[in-house]
Parts: sequence; C-alpha cells; structure tokens
Amino acid sequence: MVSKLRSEDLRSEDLRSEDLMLVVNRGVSGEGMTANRIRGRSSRCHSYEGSARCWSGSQYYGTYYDFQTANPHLGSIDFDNTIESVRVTGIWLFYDHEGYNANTPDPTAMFWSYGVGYSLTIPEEYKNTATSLRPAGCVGINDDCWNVYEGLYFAGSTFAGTAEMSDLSFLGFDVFSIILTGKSAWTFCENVFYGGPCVCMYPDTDHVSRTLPVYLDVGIFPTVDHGMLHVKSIRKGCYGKRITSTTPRLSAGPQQTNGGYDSGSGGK
Ligand SMILES: [Ca+2]
Repeated sequence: MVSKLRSEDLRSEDLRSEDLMLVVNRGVSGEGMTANRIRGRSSRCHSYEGSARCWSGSQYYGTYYDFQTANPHLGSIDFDNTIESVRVTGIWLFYDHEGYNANTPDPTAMFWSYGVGYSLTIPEEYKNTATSLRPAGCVGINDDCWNVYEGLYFAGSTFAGTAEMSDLSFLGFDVFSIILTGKSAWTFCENVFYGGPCVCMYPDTDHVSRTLPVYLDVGIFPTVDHGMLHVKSIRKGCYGKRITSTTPRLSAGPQQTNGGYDSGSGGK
C-alpha cells in the first residue's frame, strides 16, 4: 500500500476521501461532562487507524475536535492556535503554520505526540500554536511503514508506503526527515534500484504498548544526516550504515506504558 499526500494537493476541490477526512466529530467536554466516544469512524479500508482528539483547554476541557487525517488549516474550523491538550493514537504532527510548515523559515516550529490512547496537556511553549496537523504512518498504526518528508521536521510534502520502492524519481523533492512505524528497518539509497550510498534506520526511537496486542514502534528522524543528495529508492531491511535518531527527548510525564511526547529540540 502506498499513499500519497502532498501539501500542494490539499486544496479542497482536490480532496480525495482516502487522503483526507477532516473532522469527524466535534463536541464540548468540561466539568461534569464526559467526552463523547469517537463517532463517525470511517469504515473505508484506507482510513488511518489512528486518531487525535484535540481540546481547546488544558486537561481535556473545552471544545474538542476529533481528527483521523490531515487538516492543513485549522482556521477553517475555527480552531487555529487553540489546541492545549490532546489524546492521540498513532503519531500526530502539529505545525505552527498552515500547510504543515511548508515554505516557512523555521520548520522546527512544531511538535509531535504519539502513543496508544495517550493523553497530554501540551507544554506551555506549544500551547495555542497549532495551525495545521496530520498523522504520520500508514493505515494500521503499527504497519511496517515509512514516511519521507520534503522539509526538516516533517515540513511540506510527504510520501508514505509499506512496500519497497525501487524508483522514487517521481517524488519531486529531496528527503530531509523520516518517520518509521512497525518492526522493520528500512534502507534509503541515493540511486534507483537500491544503488549508490545507502543508510538504514530502525523504528527504535520508542516502543509503546498499552493494551496487548496494541503496539506502536516509532522511529522519529526530524533531521536525517544521510549524507546523500537524494533518496531514490527504499528497500526493506538494513543494508547500509545505520543511522540512529539523536533527537533529545523532552518527556512530559510518565510514558513508559502508554505513550510518548517529543518536541523538536530547536522548536519554539
Ligand atoms: Ca500557529
């Protein structure tokens, strides 16, 4: 399965249902109220299995929206610079600018959160900053899956897949950041058909398990010092020099068993 989601494709008239299913639920939760269960999950087999509930207030109070896929401009639902707490399943990326920080001078202005039903009040410096958001990964939250991004810190256009790709010449962008899920290592090569210099990465930034058998293995590489001019092919397994994620973790509370939170070290 290969899914394509490019930021320039996100004009409303171009939306394909398998790429974008914007808000599926909206509500208000607060004192004395219980948040509604997520409704309206799509039965389409191509839907992302993960989800994110995002609240306007800390500690899961206030207005919330449920997301299962990308939203390039939260202002379209009057939720710009509003999110203060989240509950995520899968990996979710939150950007300070529209269109996933494409063409912004500081791509580090973003944060991410991942887990399995992981709840988090966003640290002060990132509260009320999210202007666009999207999940990373493929259909199943722990599919063996790679995501490549046009910019540092997962900015701009992206492309994802669960299969080897012998020729990525069509991609139209160089790869500056990568996210992996699942159990498999992936090898990224400078030339087509797995030629030239290659590097390999594992989804070993973190391992999350909450309720067996739900697992989430993530490899988060906001900067990839692969030393290559391009990435032209992707091979399953490890067939090159291994690169490890060196991103410092900024933990936001205990998370060994239920999720994780990371923030770009240079983020703001
Ligand atoms: Ca913003």
